[in-house]
Amino acid sequence: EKATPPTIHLLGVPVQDGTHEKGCLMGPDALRTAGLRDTLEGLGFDCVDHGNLSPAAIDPMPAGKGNALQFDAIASWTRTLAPKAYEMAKNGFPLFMGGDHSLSMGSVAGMARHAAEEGRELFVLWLDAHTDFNTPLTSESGNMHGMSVAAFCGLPELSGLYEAPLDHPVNPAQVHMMGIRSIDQKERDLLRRHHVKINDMRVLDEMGVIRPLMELIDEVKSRNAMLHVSLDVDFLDPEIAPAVGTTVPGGATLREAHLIMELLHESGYVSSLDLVELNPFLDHRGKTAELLTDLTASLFGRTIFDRPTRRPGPRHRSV
Ligand code: B3U
Ligand code: MN
Ligand code: MN
Repeated sequence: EKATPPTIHLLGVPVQDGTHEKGCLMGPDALRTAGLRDTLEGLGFDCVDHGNLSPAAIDPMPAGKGNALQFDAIASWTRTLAPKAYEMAKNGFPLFMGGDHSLSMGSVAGMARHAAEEGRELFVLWLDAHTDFNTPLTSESGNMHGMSVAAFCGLPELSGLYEAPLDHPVNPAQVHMMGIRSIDQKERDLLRRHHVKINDMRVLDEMGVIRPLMELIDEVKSRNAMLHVSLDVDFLDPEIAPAVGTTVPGGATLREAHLIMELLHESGYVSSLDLVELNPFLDHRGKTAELLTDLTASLFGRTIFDRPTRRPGPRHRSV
């Protein structure tokens, strides 16, 4: 019996208040220009483009704490996106086109609520040069795109971003990070205290991507959980992906990134995807937008040549 592929729901989230570098608001349109939708339809998926989200005003505005910049703007985005993500997840596979990484405060919170309602846990694969686990009390920059994971894991300093404290915070031990090569000093202590699973660049250098990734996939499978993938452009090496405000040398290669996406596809457990931090203002002839499109194609089953068919996972059954 052939499993029906899920409908892919594209949503633009042109948030850039989480970073000091302007330009991420053009990210969704650059991905559209690169042909993301046609590419996915070419792989046999039905796609719906929901256009771009606009943040609803909130009243009263939550008071920011500590060092956070634009706390109320990010709260507006997050409170608009989280329920939208939750609704989209009921009807297929949500694909969030950013926008800076503060987007994930809403997308992941919405997916966690969806997963809980299905009686399942949510794991997160965080592909990034940075761990984004700051709070307004630890951040040196004040930029909220460096606080996303702390927010959806329910750290109290960020609970004001949500309408109410999260009923379904993600368990930090179920957040697996890969590509990490930049962590702030106080952030380090927080990551340890909360047992976030960090595969830094040294891990990838020593054993490649397969072992750490299969560890995550095996755990997700054994718990019949859902897996949200959050891809920050700066996970990739700046030589191949220049269109990002915060480049960090020594990033993932093209083939490492594709292999991750191919293995994720074969797992059948990926429920949702963020493509974030794309700043088209900094791109060279659209190459980063095109690379993100190609990586997404690999996540949805594009292969270089025929592969043996894999057993479809619960993603195909439940949505
Ligand atoms: N950890 C630093 C740097 C940073 C985090 N995310 C990005 N940059 N893109 C901070 O600002 O919190
Ligand atoms: Mn990030
Ligand atoms: Mn980053």
